[in-house]
Amino acid sequence: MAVARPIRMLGASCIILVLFLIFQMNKTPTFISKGPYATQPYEGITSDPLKEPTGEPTGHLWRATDGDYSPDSTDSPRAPAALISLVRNEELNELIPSMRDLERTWNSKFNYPWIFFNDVPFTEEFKKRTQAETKAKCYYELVPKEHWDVPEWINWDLFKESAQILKEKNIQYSDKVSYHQMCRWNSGLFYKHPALAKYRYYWRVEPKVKFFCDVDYDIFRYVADYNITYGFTINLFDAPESIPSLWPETKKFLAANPSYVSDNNMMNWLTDDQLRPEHTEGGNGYSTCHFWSNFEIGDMEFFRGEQYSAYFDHLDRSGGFFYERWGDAPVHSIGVGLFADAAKVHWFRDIGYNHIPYYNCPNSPKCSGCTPGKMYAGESWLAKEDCRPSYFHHVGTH
Ligand SMILES: Nc1nc2c(ncn2[C@@H]2O[C@H](COP(=O)(O)OP(=O)(O)OP(=O)(O)O)[C@@H](O)[C@H]2O)c(=O)[nH]1
Ligand SMILES: [Mg+2]
Repeated sequence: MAVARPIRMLGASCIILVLFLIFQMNKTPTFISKGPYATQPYEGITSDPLKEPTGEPTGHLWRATDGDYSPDSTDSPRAPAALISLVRNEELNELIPSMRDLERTWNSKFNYPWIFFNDVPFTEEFKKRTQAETKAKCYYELVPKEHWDVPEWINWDLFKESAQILKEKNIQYSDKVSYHQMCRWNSGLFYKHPALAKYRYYWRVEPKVKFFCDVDYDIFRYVADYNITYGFTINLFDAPESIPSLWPETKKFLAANPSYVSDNNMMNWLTDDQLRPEHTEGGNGYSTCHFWSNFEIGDMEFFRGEQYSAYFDHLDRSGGFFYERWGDAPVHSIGVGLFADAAKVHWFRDIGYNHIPYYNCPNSPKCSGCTPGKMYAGESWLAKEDCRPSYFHHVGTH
């Protein structure tokens, strides 16, 4: 039967339109361009910048003697900030030395409050022993059920099946539901906790981490005064198998919201395909290089803002926190890399830090207990997980 010409034309137009839309959804948005440096080959860092003498950042710094930093002072120069830690009761013995390190090297001078979060109530022993480590006030908070529970749109059968597949690929903790819940909470929910409403800046602390260097200025005040969005110590590659659809989902989000991307974004770093091309391939366009988020100092106004909130909601709805094992480190890093101003991201090179097995160890008389410029402890293959060369190349060492 012959079909009238206008109907044929209409049909053809519809097909072309659908194909065009599919193409638009999948193509790399035009602003994902390679910058001037990305076309030049680089081979990593020949000498670790941490071997060079490292001092304090330049600019005005607030010292403990510049104001009343006593814990209860209502007139202190402190920024609206807190040390925060999601932790289990069972990790108390591992948390205490980390708290002790940070108090000794920094917080005993500035007395910022500690806020502990848990999905179950803290024990009296936990409260007593942590409060005994600091003059500053400690708070103990329960994560609201609606922030911790697995969302109702997650299909359990699909979760179990996917977890099994990831387990066979040696993705650590992939079949542990609480690990997925923790990553999701850290990615997009911690800053919505009512106990943090009055604070703008946070410093995340985990049990078992170490701090090696005396820091004699008010870090939060520095972050506030210089309008820093995000601060990190270590840059690492992730396992591409844990996040195969994270970048494709990100591209879908960007195609629908191109105006959200910062003018001074870090796209070249996120999409670097020179340092470890097979990782960028496995990450479907994302190099997997991320800020190692067990240490982070950040501005919650950024995370609470329209761009990052919409991005997290998009990712959350896609189910990847459960069907894959998206960590809060790559999610925060992509969010910061896309929506923040690269000039407002700061490498805290002067904070000596360790979470097994990696280090940020500066060369400074203020540090002890780590080796300057030694990035890892253990097998030599750990060295290839270091992606700081890509960050320094594309973004810088500020
Ligand atoms: N309250 C609570 N805290 C958790 C839970 N799972 C993880 N955490 C905390 O979340 C942070 C990250 O968890 P880790 O188990 O250290 O994850 P990771 O750093 O990827 O793994 P490791 O290399 O083993 O340290 C730590 O501060 C934990 O104490 C949980 O189910 N409940
Ligand atoms: Mg840990």
